[in-house]
Amino acid sequence: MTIHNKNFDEMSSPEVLRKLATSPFDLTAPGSLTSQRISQYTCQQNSFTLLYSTQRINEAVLAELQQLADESQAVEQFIMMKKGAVMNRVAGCDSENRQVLHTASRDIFNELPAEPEASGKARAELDRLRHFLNDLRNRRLTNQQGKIFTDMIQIGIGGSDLGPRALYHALAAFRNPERNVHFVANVDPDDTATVLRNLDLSRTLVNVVSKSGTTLETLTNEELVRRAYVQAGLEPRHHFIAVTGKGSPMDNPDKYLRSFYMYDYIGGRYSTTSMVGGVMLGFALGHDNFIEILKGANSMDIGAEEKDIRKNIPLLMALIGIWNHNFLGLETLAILPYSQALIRFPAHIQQCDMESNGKSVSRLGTPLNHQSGPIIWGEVGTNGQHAFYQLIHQGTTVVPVEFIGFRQNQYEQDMDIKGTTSQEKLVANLLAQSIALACGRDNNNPNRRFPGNRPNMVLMADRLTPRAMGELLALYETKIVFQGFVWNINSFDQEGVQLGKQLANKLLDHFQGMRQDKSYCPADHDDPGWALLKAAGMNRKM
Ligand code: G6Q
Repeated sequence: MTIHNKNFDEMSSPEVLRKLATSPFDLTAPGSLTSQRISQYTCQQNSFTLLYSTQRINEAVLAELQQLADESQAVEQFIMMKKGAVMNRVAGCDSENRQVLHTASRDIFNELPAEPEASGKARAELDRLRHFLNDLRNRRLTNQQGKIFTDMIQIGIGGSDLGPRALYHALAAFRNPERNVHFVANVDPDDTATVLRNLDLSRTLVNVVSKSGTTLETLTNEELVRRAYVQAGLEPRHHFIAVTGKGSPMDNPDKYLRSFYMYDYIGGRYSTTSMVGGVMLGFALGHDNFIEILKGANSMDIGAEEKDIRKNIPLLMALIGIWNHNFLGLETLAILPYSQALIRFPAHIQQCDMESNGKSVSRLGTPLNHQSGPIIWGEVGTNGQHAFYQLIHQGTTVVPVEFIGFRQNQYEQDMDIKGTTSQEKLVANLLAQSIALACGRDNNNPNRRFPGNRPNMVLMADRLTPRAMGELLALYETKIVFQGFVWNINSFDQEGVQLGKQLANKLLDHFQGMRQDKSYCPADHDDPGWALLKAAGMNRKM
């Protein structure tokens, strides 16, 4: 099928939505949040229920958002993406020009996957992972003293860190109690030092994850950790594992105990369900739990093919997000999970969303004259309530919120205190926040007035299991991808991170110059990098 690739402002629905946005639904009007409205604006998909009556929407807005989804062919584009169409491109510009196939890394349960070649490769890597994990479990693979490995350090940054780390924390309750994972991402040497401090390196595997095999932070940290092994009299080759792109500079199996692969059609921030997350999650949670994550993600990918926005949670959330951002003019989005296990999830979604949709050029290479991705931030509840909720209730900036909650806890260690369990206290707080933000409360004292009309929605599931986590991960990935399709931007490149990297390399040349020659001064005296370096006092350190 042909995709029209229409720019956002060339479609007809934005015009209608702009008109509707002049008088959005008033959540503070008496009786606005009726039980009828609450049940009408509820969507169930797989393990998740989305409660969205607390958004400033009505039937007319939803009908037009459906129109926007249809007009932009959001679902059709998603299906084409899964089948291997080249989506990572900007017409008329030098761009990555690649397929986008993170969905193939979990499309391994159907006889006929959407893109058989990529799914075949994913299956082959999974098989190799299964053998590796079996060898560890059966003690065929031990350290040089015949002892089992108890720990793993994952070295990686950005997409090779955030998603895997978020899932490790999310599912720690399902972890093999004899195994721990530690993460090093920052090139700050203190990050590595903190992790190395209390570890028995002889019982530790080091999983170096870099798709490109060229990332400064990861290569530097790998070298630091290798040196620690050598200093401890240990041979790194018996401990180090690589996860990298085929043919990358890190693709050197002789250097590693095992090498696993991911492919250029899987973007870093979408790579959690590939070997980038798989090796570490398989080590920590076991192979079967990793398969559960994949099954959850796959089921969400299948559900996201539904065209009716009221039956497709990622699509509905994408469109309501666009309503809030492009039409109600709300610039940020807070993701507030009421689950301690999701402590790193907002950080992962922040990267996935802001790196994907923080763009100013359409896929046709033209400048955007509308908003693209919002600013994403978040923290777990109830902690946030005692921190920044003051601003989201009474501040001058209206912050839309996506709450995430669960009916049951993970550890099943809870008890009645003063007549209610902690889980009930947690969920009561979540739902109370949703109502307070939406409906507000009037007061003669202006300082005690809650203006309300602050849009939010609630995602609920029974329990944060590996399968539910897989669903939640894919739900957000797909929401982000849908928004990119509607805005007609390329959600799969990240040119905006290049300039800083290049300038940092130039500054490193100055550091090297100063180390070699005390009276070093670059040829270009007016280089702002050199001037700033001196002003920051970094020349005095040498
Ligand atoms: C993600 C980005 C970026 C990337 C890191 C690490 O989509 O491309 O965050 O994941 O820069 O890259 P490597 O995996 O190549 O080291």
